[in-house]
Amino acid sequence: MKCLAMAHPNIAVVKYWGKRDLPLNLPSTCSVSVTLSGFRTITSVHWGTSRDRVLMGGRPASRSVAHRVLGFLDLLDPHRPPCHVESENNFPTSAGLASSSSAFAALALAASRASGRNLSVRELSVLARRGSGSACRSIPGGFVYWRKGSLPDGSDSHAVQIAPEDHWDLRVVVAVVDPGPKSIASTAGMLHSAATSPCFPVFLEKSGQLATMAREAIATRNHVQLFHAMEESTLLMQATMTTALPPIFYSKPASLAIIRQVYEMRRDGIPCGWTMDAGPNVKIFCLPRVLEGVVARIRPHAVDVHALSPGGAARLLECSP
Ligand code: 2P0
Repeated sequence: MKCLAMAHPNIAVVKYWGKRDLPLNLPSTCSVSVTLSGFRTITSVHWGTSRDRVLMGGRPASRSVAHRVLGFLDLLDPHRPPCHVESENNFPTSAGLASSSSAFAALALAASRASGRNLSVRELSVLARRGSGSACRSIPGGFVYWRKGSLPDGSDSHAVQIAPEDHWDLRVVVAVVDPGPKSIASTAGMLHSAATSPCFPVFLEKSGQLATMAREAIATRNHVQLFHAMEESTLLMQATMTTALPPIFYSKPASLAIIRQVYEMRRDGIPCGWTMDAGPNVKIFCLPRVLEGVVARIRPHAVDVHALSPGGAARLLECSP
């Protein structure tokens, strides 16, 4: 069977940074995210071919990527037949734009169906999480909460929708400062921060409170409260990075120039807030009525700017025998 699936990446408002179980990708904290339209991954899985093959953007994947993708298929069935996997993104990969979230969400959906399984949203989210933690949040659409869970097998650590994508008309401006691959992969960055930063316990302690604050802000469409929770979570995550030994610096001078612009815009009465992930690119959340002004003030500092909106759930596009 061959199946094709699509998923959008998600951007965390309250961050996942640290694991309580490495092989199962079980997080140390709960997190909150927005699934984005505009950016997407499309993946096909042909289950039962003559040999394993993995293509990314039309080219054979690197050995390490192929190993990770094929290892993920083994989770569905350790005695599986050879498979072909083809995946394509319409946005830069490995640049802190959450490409692994859409990649493993699309792969989980395409592979589970191609192997003959019809998983629930919860089961799909648990499966996607095994590929990359943040991918569990790209299974539902809109505004999403990833329960940390407490069971050792991870079956209660999955994402749930807080509100659908049309609940709140927000805009997310992605300011690309550097489209190249990030200097340190997020898994390595979070493990290193957790192991060596004296700020990591503070990040853990505050995360639960910030997740509650963000969920409440989303439910009541309170942008001031959402931006507050998002910026505090981002700053605490960055504090764990910059106080790790040796420190991790994902920001570039242009990233900081954009963050300064956000505070200036707020002083000028423009409702917007910023966040960053494991890379130098900055995401600015704002209300639709100020989008044009925000883009105009960010553009001089960025090599590329994308204006996105909340997007839908991962979706199956087609299956054929
Ligand atoms: C997040 N990030 O909540 C955080 C904020 C990056 C910074 O989730 O190790 O690629 O595969 O579970 O999902 C990026 O981490 O990490 C991430 P793994 P993943 O969006």
